[in-house]
Amino acid sequence: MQVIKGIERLEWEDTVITIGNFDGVHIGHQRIFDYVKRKANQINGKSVVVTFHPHPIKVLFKDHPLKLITTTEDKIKLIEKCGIDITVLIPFTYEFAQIEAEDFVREILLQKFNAKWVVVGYDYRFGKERKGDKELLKELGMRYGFKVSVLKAYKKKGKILSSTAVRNALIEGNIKEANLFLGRAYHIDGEVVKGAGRGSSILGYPTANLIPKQEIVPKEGVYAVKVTIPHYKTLRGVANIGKNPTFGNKDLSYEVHILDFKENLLGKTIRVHFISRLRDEKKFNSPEELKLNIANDIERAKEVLKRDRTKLFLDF
Ligand code: RBF
Ligand code: MG
Repeated sequence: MQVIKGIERLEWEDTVITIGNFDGVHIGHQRIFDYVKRKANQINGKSVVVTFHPHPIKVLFKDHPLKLITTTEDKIKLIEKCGIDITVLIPFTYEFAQIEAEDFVREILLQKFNAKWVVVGYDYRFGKERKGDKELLKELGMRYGFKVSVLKAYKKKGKILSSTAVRNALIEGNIKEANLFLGRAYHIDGEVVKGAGRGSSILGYPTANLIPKQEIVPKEGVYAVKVTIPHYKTLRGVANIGKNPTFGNKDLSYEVHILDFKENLLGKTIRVHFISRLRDEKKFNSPEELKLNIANDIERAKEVLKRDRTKLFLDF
């Protein structure tokens, strides 16, 4: 896949284009990309995804609490996995946001990217003050001679798929649902940093403590996970996101105990794939009691992971 940063490129073949933020690259997005690929094949053109960095909301509303599901780096790799020919990453600035919807279509999609077909989700809006919508696109399509497809909402388990639905599932700790919507396991990547050291000394369950790169982290609690160590392999694990109340901590920590693994990972970046939520984090009366519970977590995680077939995203 070609990745073009910015809007300059000299030669464009005929293209079928979709525009959006595509945070999470969930199965609704994947379905749009499949459609774009089919149409591109039909017209012998290229499939193109136009997306933005940073996320427009972060530029236009500086204090907005929006937390993203995927990093831009992962988003591009996930789009590539869908088989798209070209991703255009437009640097989103305040100036860019001033472009009227109609000008965006004419000057960028048509004149620059040679769009013959534009595909959007049913609720997509674009251009200055979000004035561009599916009706305007259809009108412009008639005027300038390009095709427009508006894809219907995609439902799973009676819920409309959206990035917001994925975010909410993660924040509620509903990993099963988030994974169902994503079509893969939600993951976080993080560099392994020094923790309190209690894991190995007091509990006998050493943990790798992470600083997550992703903005969204699932709700506090204990999870059955799979852990990918780059250039090595993917192993089973149990993760804890929380404040370790048994030890009276205050700071949130993200840690994972990896099964069948003894090496030191300090300074390495690892990927944790969330498979299932096992329980809330609790304040136990003693480290011994916590230790017994972790042993139980591990047994349950082994059971869950044995049966699990959730797809993993392994491209680093
Ligand atoms: N700490 C708690 O205070 N309460 C818990 O319920 C708890 N559950 C955990 C479950 C697992 C699977 C793991 C790996 C850790 C858990 N911890 C919990 C965190 C533990 O206190 C921490 O790993 C050590 O204090 C070392 O930082
Ligand atoms: Mg640790």
